[in-house]
Amino acid sequence: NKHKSVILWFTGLSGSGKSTLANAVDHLLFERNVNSYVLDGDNIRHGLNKGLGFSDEDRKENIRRIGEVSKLFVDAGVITSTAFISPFREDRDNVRGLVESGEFIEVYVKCSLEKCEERDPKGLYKKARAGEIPDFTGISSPYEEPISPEITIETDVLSIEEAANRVVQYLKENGII
Ligand code: GGZ
Repeated sequence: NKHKSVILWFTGLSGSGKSTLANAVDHLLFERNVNSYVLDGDNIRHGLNKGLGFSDEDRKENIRRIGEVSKLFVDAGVITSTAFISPFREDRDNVRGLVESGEFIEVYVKCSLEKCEERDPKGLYKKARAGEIPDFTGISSPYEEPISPEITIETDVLSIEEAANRVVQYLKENGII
């Protein structure tokens, strides 16, 4: 199937739904016979980036490496979704600069801190509030919202299915798939 290769860069707080959304989009692309792949904590932080923590410096290095790997995947012809908090604007913009214009699609997975904290699927916010996890994004470490993301998805408003369809719609409208 003929398609352009791009990076779908999902960014947002822990618990905002980045991984879930990226995987739902990946599934829809698979059904359309589009070659796609998801990079997330499971396959990156446990492998290539094992050893990196959550200091500002380590997060920067995490995102830099993921950006470089994503560029390689794009070179290989894959629609590449990444699901990392990527809290710093500068780091996201640096990745944007690695690829051709139009090949970096920033998807802001927008969800209030209150809602993310209420979901708290892994109990991490509770631990962070108790002072058991230092440098926790949204609590004791910053999250810099995207200023002009290509796509904003409010996961406390849309269902996962609606959200995934919206991303696929963007890809269609922009002649990517
Ligand atoms: C934020 C943390 C932290 C701290 C562990 N701050 O909800 P999760 O569990 O599955 O997703 C979070 C994930 C964030 O890793 P990223 O690689 O996406 O972060 S970054 O882009 O900033 O490098 C959370 C877990 O790791 N986690 N400690 N202190 N999230």
